[in-house]
Amino acid sequence: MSGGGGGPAAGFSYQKFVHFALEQARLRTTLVPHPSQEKFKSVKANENNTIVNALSFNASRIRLLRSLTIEQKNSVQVLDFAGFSEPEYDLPIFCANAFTSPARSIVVLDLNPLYDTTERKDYREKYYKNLMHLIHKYSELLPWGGKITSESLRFFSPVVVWTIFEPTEANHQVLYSAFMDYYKVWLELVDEAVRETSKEKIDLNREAQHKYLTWRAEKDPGYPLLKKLLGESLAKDLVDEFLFEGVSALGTKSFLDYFPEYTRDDGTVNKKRSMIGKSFETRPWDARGEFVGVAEEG
Ligand code: BLA
Repeated sequence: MSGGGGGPAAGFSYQKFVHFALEQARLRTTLVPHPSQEKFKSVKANENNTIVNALSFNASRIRLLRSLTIEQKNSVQVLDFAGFSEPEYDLPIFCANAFTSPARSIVVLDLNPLYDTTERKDYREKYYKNLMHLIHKYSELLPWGGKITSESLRFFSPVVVWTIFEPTEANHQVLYSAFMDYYKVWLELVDEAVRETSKEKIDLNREAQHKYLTWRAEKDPGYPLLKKLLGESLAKDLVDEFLFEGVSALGTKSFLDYFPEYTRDDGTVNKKRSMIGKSFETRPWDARGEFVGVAEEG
């Protein structure tokens, strides 16, 4: 599609997303380098044309704010930006993931819910009822990316931007605009959050975050590319100690404790990403954020 020397994505970089996010955070709070930054900030890929950038911080109410970008000149561009609150808050997780090749960009932008918004109507009302304008604004320009595994869908909110588009300048401008809107909303939620005092509720928040970290550390679609670029051992450290830091410290349950359907006969974890398969050809939430999806076969 791009024919080598600079396709539609040429010259495009996710650095400005990261700059914006850190600048906005610094307008509101003090970012303190996270201990994980030291080990990973100068991580190098084993291909010369690839630049990896890793930054991580904590701040008041924010347990971990971290960013990973991977840039290959005129080729692959990756953004993985996330923010996790301290367990004293039940705040959604800020999640901006984009994988851009000369052929297409695969994007997930969301305030991932800590609790399932279909089962927990109270949680949906608390955080998403007033945010539906976000998806009304972007669902036409960043349309639903097509069938998605039910496993991923469980971690998405009614305002998720799940999309695949041609990596043109115009599309990336829309994505940047959406990123800014979603991120500013998340920072506002952080500012307004009320500290939980009940130990039981804090424990539940911590476990919900741990379950999310455990899922992503095991099944993230970016993992194979990280292994290729960094080697198996460094990729694993990056995933466990940087991207999904907390996976070893926030809880003691294992992947199979949370997701027993992945247990193989010999007791190991099934390598498949999805046991249920892909479904949901169209956005499975209505305009009010109510789940209306019907899983089809295949
Ligand atoms: C593909 N990445 C995908 C897809 C999703 C996501 C939904 C489509 C494939 C699928 O249906 O599974 C992202 N999935 C997510 C996110 C969550 C989730 C964010 O469940 C959160 C709960 N993507 C990255 C990074 C890399 C990356 C950092 O975010 C590389 C380092 C690569 N993503 C990547 C690639 C594909 C992909 C190569 C296409 C190949 C594939 O589908 O395996």
